[in-house]
Amino acid sequence: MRIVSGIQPTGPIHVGNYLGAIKQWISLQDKNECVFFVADLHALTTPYEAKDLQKSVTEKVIAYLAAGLDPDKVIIFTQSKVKEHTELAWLLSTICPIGELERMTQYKDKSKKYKENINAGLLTYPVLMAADILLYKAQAVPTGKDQEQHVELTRTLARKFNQKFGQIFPEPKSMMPEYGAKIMSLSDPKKKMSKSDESKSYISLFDEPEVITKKIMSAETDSGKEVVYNVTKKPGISNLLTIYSLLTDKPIPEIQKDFTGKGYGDFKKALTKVIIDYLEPFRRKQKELQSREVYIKEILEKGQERARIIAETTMLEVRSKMGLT
Ligand code: AQP
Repeated sequence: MRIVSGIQPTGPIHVGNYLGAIKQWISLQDKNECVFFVADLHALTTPYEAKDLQKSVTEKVIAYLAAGLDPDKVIIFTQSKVKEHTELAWLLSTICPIGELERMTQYKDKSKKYKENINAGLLTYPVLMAADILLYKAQAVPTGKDQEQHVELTRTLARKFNQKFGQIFPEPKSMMPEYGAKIMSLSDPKKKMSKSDESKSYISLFDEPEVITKKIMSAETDSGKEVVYNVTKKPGISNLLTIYSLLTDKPIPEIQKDFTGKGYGDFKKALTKVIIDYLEPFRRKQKELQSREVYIKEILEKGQERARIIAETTMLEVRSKMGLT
């Protein structure tokens, strides 16, 4: 299968991004043709510092590699370097009903979060995402739960295009992990963990042990003291149990049993150790890669060339079908 996915260079990649998306990417890379990009154009829709953007892109590539992506197996590149993404986005916008965009949860959430900057890009974000996916004729898109609605719109646009202009695009399916598709914020477990939120609300893949300790020990928990999974009554502890379970491959009922008669404090201490140990190789690899700028640049250049070949071929077909050639 051809697989496409990406992450925005908006903030540090966190365990939610890892458990929802990157962990799936890694297990898919051996048997599929994978295209994983850094979505810099998407990141422009929310407030950002232009002078920091390139650094943030490089950090994302380092995170991809440190987490286990193999650049010899997958195509890694920066979205803006393959111009066909924006061209196809424009063409798809001409067949996308505005109503479909206005009902998107991410648009509603981000319009509330960035009241001073409700730009058109925030609304048309899912059309660019559809272009990112359809350009490579992807069959599947591994993401967390929050992006499911956008993949659904991608299928709608593929269908509309195929009906109107002739069959080109497969309708891609969403690929979500059974557990971990929506890791919640540490400071507000009713909200999704997000890299653009305050730092204490997430664990970055590269947080140092003392930072992880501080964040987990002060993570919001619930009333009572029993370590029991119950999303409605105990959203905080349930979220921490989910993270524990996914990082140890231990089923939640077993973890609950281990902590019978113990309180939140003991559980948080154990979880802190689990996270520190799990992320230790990531931190080590990140340190190694930080001094290898040329290597990172080469990976991106090679990836962008490979991506461009696929993108150009698709666009020849799209332009022809739409009457542009
Ligand atoms: N909390 C989460 N749990 C599981 N998966 C998640 N993803 C994001 N948050 C969680 C998945 O990670 C990928 C990153 O997507 P993105 O960078 O394009 O933006 P996003 O989905 O909006 O992620 P963030 O972390 O919330 O970033 P900001 O704060 O910039 O908006 C996607 O596959 C996503 O589903």
